[in-house]
Amino acid sequence: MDHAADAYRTDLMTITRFVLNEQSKYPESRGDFSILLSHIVLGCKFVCSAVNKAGLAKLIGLAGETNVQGEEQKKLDVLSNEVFVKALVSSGRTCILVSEEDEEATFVEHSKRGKYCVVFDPLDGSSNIDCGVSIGTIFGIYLVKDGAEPTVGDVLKPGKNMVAAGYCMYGSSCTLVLSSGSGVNGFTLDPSLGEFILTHPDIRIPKKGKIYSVNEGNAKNWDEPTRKYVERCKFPQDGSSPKSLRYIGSMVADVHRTLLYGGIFMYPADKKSPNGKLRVLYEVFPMSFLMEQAGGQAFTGNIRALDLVPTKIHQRSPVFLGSYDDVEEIKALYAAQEGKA
Ligand code: AHM
Ligand code: MG
Repeated sequence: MDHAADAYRTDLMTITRFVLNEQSKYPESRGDFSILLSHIVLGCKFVCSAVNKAGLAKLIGLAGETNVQGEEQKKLDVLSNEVFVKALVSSGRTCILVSEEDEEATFVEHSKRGKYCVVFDPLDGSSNIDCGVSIGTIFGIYLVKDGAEPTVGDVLKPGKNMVAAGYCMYGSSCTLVLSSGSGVNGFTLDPSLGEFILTHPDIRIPKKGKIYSVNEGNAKNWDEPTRKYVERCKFPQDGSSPKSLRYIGSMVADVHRTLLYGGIFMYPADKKSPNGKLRVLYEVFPMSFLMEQAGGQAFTGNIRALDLVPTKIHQRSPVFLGSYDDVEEIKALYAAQEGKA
């Protein structure tokens, strides 16, 4: 092995190379998607750098505004939203943006318009900012009908219509996980190069996992299938070992672990929040898209999550996602309840 040459790993698969390789499989492609993605990647690098400096730069703290869900906005949320809106508009490839932080959808001005709609949560898990726990950006991409004037209806489409989805996790490393509909790939930011390197090619979620992930503090308000499912995680009926509980409270981090180690992540409906907490367009759909692409499943408690047709841009839905067999179990419990009803 040539150790001197080893230090210069210019043969690594960077995200730019990866996306260009994918693009070259479609000779008719004009590269619009690759350009859009390069702008999203730049946005992620910006936010990553801001998150890393947050404690130092005294960026942490309230910005004195509340977002559409009535929650307090942290400075980093505001900043991340601005970073992504700017990055997406300047790509010249978007026409509608839906952000968790903005009440209304943004229609990109004519001169900068392209054919993609991007739905995103610029900085998810913001309650974790102050204590340095992993947070992330989540995004999903739709394509509008050619030539048509874009309307909000273009994003009120089921998740299965998305052409791509992904997240970037700002954790002990900065990891970008992406799917454009043919599998899931993970890239880790090499801070010395400022490049995302392919570190997790073709991620496949284990068929069954040993971890369940849920906010158990809500247990008193759960419905029967959720209660029964969690009971079975702790006291399996088939003689297998109980599952471990892991809950970070940051969807990107909880889903990332679920994708790599297997198991189930859930944010169910409960008596207080009959639609759960997580937002359909920019939380439930992108994560469900990734799960299915990795061989797992995502379920709302009623239907396949990606079949849901949203009627409002900030709509919420319960979600159960993860390993195929684990989601199968909760589906069976809901089906049994329906059978009784
Ligand atoms: P946010 O978009 O306001 O950050 O809320 C979303 C987060 C998810 O990251 C996480 O899965 C969930 O809220 C945690 O909620 P809870 O604290 O109710 O368990
Ligand atoms: Mg969020």
